[in-house]
Amino acid sequence: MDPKIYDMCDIDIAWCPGCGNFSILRSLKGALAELEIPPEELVVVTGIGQAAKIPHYFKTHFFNGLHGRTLPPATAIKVVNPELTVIAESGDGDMYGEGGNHFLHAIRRNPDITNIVHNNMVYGLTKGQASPTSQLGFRTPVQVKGVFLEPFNPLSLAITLGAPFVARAFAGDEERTKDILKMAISHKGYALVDILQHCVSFNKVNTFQWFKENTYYLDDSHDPEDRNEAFQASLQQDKLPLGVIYKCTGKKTFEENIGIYDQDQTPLSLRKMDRKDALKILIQTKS
Ligand SMILES: Cc1ncc(C[n+]2csc(CCOP(=O)(O)OP(=O)(O)O)c2C)c(N)n1
Ligand code: SF4
Ligand SMILES: [Mg+2]
Repeated sequence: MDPKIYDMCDIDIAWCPGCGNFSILRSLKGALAELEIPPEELVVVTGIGQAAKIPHYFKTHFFNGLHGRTLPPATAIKVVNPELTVIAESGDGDMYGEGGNHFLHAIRRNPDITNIVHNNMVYGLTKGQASPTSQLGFRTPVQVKGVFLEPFNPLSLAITLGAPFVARAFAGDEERTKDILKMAISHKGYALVDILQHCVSFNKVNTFQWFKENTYYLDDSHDPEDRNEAFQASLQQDKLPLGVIYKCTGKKTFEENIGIYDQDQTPLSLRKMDRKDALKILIQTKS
């Protein structure tokens, strides 16, 4: 499939020239095209922020909701439309800060969705305050003496909570990011891809060059199916490892655990049920 199938005509893109979000958009379109997922079988759910604007810029169904509230609607959309590919995508602030509680519990639920985070280590849209992943000492007009909180580590937390697929990518490497996204989207169950993304306007520390110099790709000596090894890799801070950090297969998804498709494969969204019947079933289940 040609990635052009996702192109929209005459759109005004509000991202700054040189922003890493452009590369992530190209990698995502490439991954979806190579996986032969047409726009009508895709839903992208986002919150608020620069990253969260992504579905405005390519052809897809999308739901652009509240700040920090990306994962609950994404989980619900997948439950009622299991035949669709569902991507929950947002920035580091949206996903790990305002949406942090949902991040924890979505991982525990394990819906079959892909969670893509544009991690620029800053609040871009609101003009440069610290985010949960801002590095120690990062100065902003609000954090005038520099950030003194340890940065949030989404990868080690996701592994601890039992996420079956955890990866890190770098927006500056479109080809490898595309490959990582393909693996994540194909993986059954919750898949996290934290993408290091340069923000040219509000993060002058963690620049494109900084990410190049402070990351490396895991090689074949890393066994992503060894959870202890993966956890150790996720903790590395001197140089940040890129690639698939952890993966496991066979974990039951949220959709499977709640059993709504055990007897009837019809998507919940297509089942006919009047409100009275639905209420009766609910009351019977409760009592
Ligand atoms: C509940 C709520 N709190 C705060 C805001 C203001 N706000 C909008 S976007 C944003 C931060 C976005 O940062 P991030 O998610 O990292 O996205 P980026 O712009 O960096 O891509 C904030 C604090 C809001 N819209 N709603
Ligand atoms: S402020 Fe930063 S994240 Fe937002 S569009 Fe500009 S460069 Fe990208
Ligand atoms: Mg951000």
